[in-house]
Amino acid sequence: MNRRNFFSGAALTAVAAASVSKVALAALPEPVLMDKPDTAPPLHPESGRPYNPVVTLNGWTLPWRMNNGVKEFHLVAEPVVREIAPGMRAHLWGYNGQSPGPTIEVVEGDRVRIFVTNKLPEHTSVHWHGQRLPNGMDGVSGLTQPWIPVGKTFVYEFVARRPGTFMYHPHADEMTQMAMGMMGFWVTHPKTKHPLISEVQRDFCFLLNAFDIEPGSATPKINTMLDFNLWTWNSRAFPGIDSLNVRLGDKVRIRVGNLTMTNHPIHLHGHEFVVTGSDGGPWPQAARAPEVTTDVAVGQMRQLEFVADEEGDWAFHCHKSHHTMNPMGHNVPTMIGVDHRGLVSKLQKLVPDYMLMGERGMADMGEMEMPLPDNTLPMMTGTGPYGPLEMGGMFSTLKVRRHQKAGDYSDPGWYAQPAGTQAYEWLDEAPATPRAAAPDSGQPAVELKAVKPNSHLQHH
Ligand SMILES: [Cu+2]
Repeated sequence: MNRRNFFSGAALTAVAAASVSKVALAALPEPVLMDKPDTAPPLHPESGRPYNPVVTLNGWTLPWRMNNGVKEFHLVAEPVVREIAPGMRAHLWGYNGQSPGPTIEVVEGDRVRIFVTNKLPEHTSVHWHGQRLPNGMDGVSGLTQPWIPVGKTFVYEFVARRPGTFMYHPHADEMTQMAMGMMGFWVTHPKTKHPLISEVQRDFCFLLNAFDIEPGSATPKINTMLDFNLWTWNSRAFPGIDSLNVRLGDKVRIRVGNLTMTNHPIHLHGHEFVVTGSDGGPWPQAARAPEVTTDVAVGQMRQLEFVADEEGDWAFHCHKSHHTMNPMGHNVPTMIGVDHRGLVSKLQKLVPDYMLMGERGMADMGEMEMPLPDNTLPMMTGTGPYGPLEMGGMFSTLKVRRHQKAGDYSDPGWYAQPAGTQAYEWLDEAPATPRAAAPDSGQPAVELKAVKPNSHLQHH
């Protein structure tokens, strides 16, 4: 088994300590690399204390080796090529072959040793967000340690003292390194039953991240402060984000961390959830309330929990509507109500590529075959059983199925609506709709806006 095909097939298992010799234990753990952006099946622990593993959306969990009771991991910081969605690959920085890096799963009380090898073109460090640890292990370069120079390996070692939901990211040239996709999830499972931590049947995790990648290019612009154009979960944009597949009646936990530069109101359809904790720990019962949307601010993490007791394909997305869009949403003037009839053919004589956008709203964009630069995602994309979803970016679906088997995370396909339970067209006579007319015109009142060609570019 070589490193690259370690994960081929469904048998994803932790490296067994017994198979590693004394000599090998004195060496660096062989780094495990991932070459696919798919959601890996849960990694059930083969050594150390038992726990119920998480599933990382379009990600994977890093195997470890046991060395004298210490869990040893090897992270390699390196340039990676990440498929953001079918049709677009981005040149990012990440860990062990992907961005984000692998999820690290340990148990409360575990002693953890993490080797970090720097294969980036510049120095780095790793900060273990939310952990209780010795100050010198906190990973803030310049403050608690020198940089990890290019080509060098540093060792972090601490006890995972607090159970919960955490993340890791560089604390060296942060703006560049996070804009390039360097981050990962960390889950510390409780060592015994915890009064404020529920046992669940499904436990999902992902990070909110964002990139600014010019249509037609592959490398993020690293000096962007707020105006990102690709809104992603674990460096994937819909329809590249996998669905969250659960069995009817399952108790479900979804752990979310925000490493973008803006907040994301995360919204679930068809169910109410409770926020049960954050990177600060499990929340007391008195602080919990039912919600269908929860805002995850910059640098925050949230745990959402609910019983999946309604069958169907339920939308699960960021409620900022421009965050469920892919690039090209910027700087397009509003054309609703502007009557272009007869104008387009005249314009096309002068400008052969001229295309009309948005005369009847932007929904046409969902079906339009636009000429796009190579390596660019359509602005609104993703198709469901009834047509285009007209969304991209931070969007997925929670698929709740009666016949999904316990522990089966595979996609059950689209939900078949039972007869008589779906919105339908009214076919009987409709009443006349009175409306105001514009004075003296004999025409219905409409909003008109004159837009000069390229006027939206002038303030740039
Ligand atoms: Cu958002």
